[in-house]
Amino acid sequence: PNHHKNVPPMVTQIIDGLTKRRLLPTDGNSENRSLPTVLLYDDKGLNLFDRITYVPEYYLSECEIDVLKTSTREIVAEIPNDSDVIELGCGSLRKTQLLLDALDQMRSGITYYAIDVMPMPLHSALGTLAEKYKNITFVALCGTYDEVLTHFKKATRRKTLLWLGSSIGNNSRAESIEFLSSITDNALVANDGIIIGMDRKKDPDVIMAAYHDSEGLTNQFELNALSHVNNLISEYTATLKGLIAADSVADGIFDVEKFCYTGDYDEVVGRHSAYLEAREDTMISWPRDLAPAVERICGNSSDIAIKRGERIYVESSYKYGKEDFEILAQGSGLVHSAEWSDSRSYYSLNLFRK
Ligand code: AVJ
Repeated sequence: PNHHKNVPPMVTQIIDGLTKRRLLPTDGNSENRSLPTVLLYDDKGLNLFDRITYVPEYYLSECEIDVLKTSTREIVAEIPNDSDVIELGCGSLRKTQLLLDALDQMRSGITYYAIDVMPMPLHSALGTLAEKYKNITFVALCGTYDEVLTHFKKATRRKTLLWLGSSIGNNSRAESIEFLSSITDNALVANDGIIIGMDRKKDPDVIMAAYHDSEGLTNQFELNALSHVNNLISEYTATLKGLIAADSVADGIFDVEKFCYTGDYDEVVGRHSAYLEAREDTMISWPRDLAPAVERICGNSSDIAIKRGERIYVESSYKYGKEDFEILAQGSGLVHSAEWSDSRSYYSLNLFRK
């Protein structure tokens, strides 16, 4: 049978990342197996991340809310009447509402677009907002940013994009430039703006604490990527057998117990990296039904021996300094035109204009 031709993209990426070692974006010489960062965000991961945003050590969310509160007027001053506000990622309504409160009172003719890949949370969230803010028109757009943003190319109204939550931090500097360049070229016209929430470079101890909280939520959050892999793999092999996922007997490929979360901060680059580290020697064994796919992707389907101490890379969290704002702006065809930060300058919202 040739069913292995239809391996889902995520399963392909998992196999690829685990069978090949790669250099990290800007690292010296450490080559690591890796897992796609998006694996952190299944239902359990989303829930864990939401809880992380409330732990004291994870200052990012608290700071962003602080900036939105203290700089509301200045931010709104950059958003004209009769314009479009477009949020990338449905985000946390906790934050968005701070801005919407002000826009509702101080502006007229605002249309707020929320773009997300997941349809459900989007619609339920916007329903509530439309009730609350009578002066704002709400539109939910479902799809990838690339798919959706091109629809704004021909729009005649002024627009301001919002990209909050330090989501940009998960991209390497080169990936961020690539992403913003494509937005600049495909969705913005002269004078349109994009407001980006960015974590500032700071005392490494503060950053390390944020990613190693004392409640152990970050630990659970990162390790959950392995359980997510196990679920995806067993779901996929179940469909190959013609079973529904619930009947799946396979347990996946990772012995999750054998791993722990480790992270480190590179002060020069300004990047926290998260890894899943083997606590003892362990094997990644491919289910028999997956073997053809593994073979096609990496040439052979033999089990992988992971030595104690080997680290599988899963996430980068990039931090920004003044010079990085400029490099990002210039590389993306934008101008860095304002920065609003909290009292400690831990975190800032940055306005870039085309
Ligand atoms: C959601 C990408 C901003 O990198 O700080 C939190 C995710 N990872 N704790 C971040 C995360 C570990 C978070 N972002």
